[in-house]
Amino acid sequence: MEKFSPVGEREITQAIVTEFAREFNEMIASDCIIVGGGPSGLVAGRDLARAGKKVVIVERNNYLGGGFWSGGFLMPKVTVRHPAEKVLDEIGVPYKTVSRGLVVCDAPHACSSLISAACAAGVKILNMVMLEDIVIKEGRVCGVVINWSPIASLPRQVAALDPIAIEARVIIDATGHDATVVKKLEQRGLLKCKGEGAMWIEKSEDLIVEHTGECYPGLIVTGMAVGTVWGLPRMGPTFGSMFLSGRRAAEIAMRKIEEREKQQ
Ligand code: 48F
Repeated sequence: MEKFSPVGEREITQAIVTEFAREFNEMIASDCIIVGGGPSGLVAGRDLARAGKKVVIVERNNYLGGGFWSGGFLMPKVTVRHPAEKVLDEIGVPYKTVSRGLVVCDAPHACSSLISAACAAGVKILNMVMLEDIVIKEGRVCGVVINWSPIASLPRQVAALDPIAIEARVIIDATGHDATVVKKLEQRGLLKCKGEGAMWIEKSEDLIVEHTGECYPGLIVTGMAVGTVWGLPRMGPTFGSMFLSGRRAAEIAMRKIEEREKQQ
């Protein structure tokens, strides 16, 4: 049997600390910070990274994928309506056409492939990290204030632990139904969320993609967060609009990043 290389504790610890510090240093200023690593954030991140942009996803869990691991009612089958199955084709996920314009695939296969595609494109991930606040300068969102997510469960007297901030040319709120980045603007009276509407699958997906965009200078909203901001109907257990909203967010972000590059 081949023996493992004779590497000890010190080298292992050094490898972790050095690599993390090097990469984290690179994340302090990027083209785009995406808060939330669900399907919309992953598609947006992949598209931007493929176009050569420096992208960081901030995710409060220790895994990416958000609500994409299970299709609905805890059953791991994901439905996607036409034309969004093209994203499944791009990332090599097999699916079955169940009726005209509707496909179904395995959630773990689709979710793990999308995560892998985003990482392979060059997206950098800060996981176990939560958004605590935003940075606003001269009427524009230009960064996020972050902290380790486990501190949220510490008692208040222990958890007065200062966060840090990282900056980017554009920020994307991909935090799903909670729209946590946008809510930071709402808390300050800078924007009013209409709150998510009731389910109406035939209408919701087109509306989510149509309303994807910049909701405040420097902040783009994508995925289910769009429904919360604009009061759009939820679409329940179907994911096509998460893909195409993420794609639209990336297209808009690309233009904004280029505008900022010229201004700075
Ligand atoms: O909820 P999520 O999957 O958002 P999405 O991309 O997709 C929605 C669908 O999964 C589903 C649906 C459509 O059929 O209705 O719900 O819009 O992913 C959101 C991610 O954001 C993270 C959260 O852990 C999840 O992975 N997140 C939320 N708040 C924070 C956050 C925060 N404050 N800091 C960091 N991450």
